[in-house]
Amino acid sequence: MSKRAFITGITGQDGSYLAEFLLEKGYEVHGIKRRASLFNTDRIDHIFEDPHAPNPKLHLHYGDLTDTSNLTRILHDVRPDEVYNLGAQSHVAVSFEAPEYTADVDAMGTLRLLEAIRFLGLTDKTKFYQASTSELYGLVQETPQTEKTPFHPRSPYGVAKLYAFWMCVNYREAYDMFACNGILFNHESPRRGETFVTRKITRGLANIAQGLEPCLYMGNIDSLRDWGHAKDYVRMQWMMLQQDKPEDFVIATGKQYSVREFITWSAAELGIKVRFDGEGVEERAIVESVTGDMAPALSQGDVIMKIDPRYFRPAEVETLLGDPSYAKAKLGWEPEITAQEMCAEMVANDLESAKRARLLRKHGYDTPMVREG
Ligand code: NDP
Ligand code: GDR
Repeated sequence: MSKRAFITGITGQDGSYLAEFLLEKGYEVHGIKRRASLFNTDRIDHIFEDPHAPNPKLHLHYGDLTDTSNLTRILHDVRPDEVYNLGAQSHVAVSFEAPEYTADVDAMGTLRLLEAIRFLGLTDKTKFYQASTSELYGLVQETPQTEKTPFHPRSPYGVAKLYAFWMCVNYREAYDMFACNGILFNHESPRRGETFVTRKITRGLANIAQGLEPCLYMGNIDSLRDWGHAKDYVRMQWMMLQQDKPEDFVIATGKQYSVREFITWSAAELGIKVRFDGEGVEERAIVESVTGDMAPALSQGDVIMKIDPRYFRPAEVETLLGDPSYAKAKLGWEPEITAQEMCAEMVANDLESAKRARLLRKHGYDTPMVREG
């Protein structure tokens, strides 16, 4: 009998990589998707299996983390060996706009799952992974951050995830449940949502290089992050649940870069050399030179990035740097893909899309490009 996994957030960045990973390991994978007026399964369409086919390994259920009876019913039917709770309103800036909804999904949603497992008598059978986050550290108390660094979240998202973190610990201590927190630092990929900073940059610059957008508008580009690749990080999510005893782990690369550096790398991948000019909200990125044929729309002196204060956050997390040594010592986990390699992969992917969109536009098809984010 193959193992059964249940993934919330299967349609998201991590959920899609994790589903692929578990299917390759022979798991039967169940996930919830939300009802939407348009199809929202782009990231998993390539692994979709017709439910009419014999013995499909991937099963999608309509579900929502705000719906207790729905979650309980699905868990009752699926009786999973492993639950990966990746579903969340995951955008930090959006959580300031929708704090109550964020708490309902990210905090209460976690409780709903844990309580359903307990209520259904699955506590001894089902292992639970909680997608915790470096946002818990917020206003950092020490650098680099480890499993022992105190938390000080700085957003409704971070506070909601703090509740979920402790609920996970509490169910482990109170009910002996196999429940683990992965304290994951930022991780990205070509499947990253378009309004997170790395993807906003790679997509935006590829579009600008192809003449589809005029300029990139950014928030705090001094911000420092420890960026890894989502593929490396989902492997670790699985490894955590294969231990004899449940524990919490920091997952990070141990290297830190600024948003400004990420802009410079992304531009360089497109053959664009940039220089930054001005200070604070006046700062701009200007093209110094263009080589190759990837940025036909640009020439020396073009301004490709400006600051727009609308992207500043009411409270910012200025710096994050993780220490993954415990994960390395205990589980032998190490990231395989560097931030620069990941950036190159993301730019290449977004350049292909931009070229396609340019071709469509050339032939008279409308291709609206700039989205808020
Ligand atoms: P994404 O935003 O790409 O995916 C979020 C997923 O959650 C999507 O499948 C989304 O569905 C689903 N979702 C949102 N709201 C609900 C809801 N009410 N009920 C059920 N599902 C819902 O996030 P990532 O893949 O990047 O992150 C995965 C998890 O890891 C999240 O919990 C995130 O907070 C956490 N995390 C992420 C890090 C990162 O750097 N990526 C770092 C640390 C933690 P839909 O597709 O319909 O929107
Ligand atoms: P973060 O990721 O808030 O760390 O949360 P994001 O990529 O949104 O921001 C990283 C840093 O870049 C700064 N920034 C901008 N961010 C966005 N989105 N858009 C901008 O225009 C912009 N300009 C500068 C931000 O202020 C911030 O400092 C991500 C999410 O995946 C969470 O779910 C996860 O828990 C954490 O990573 C770890």
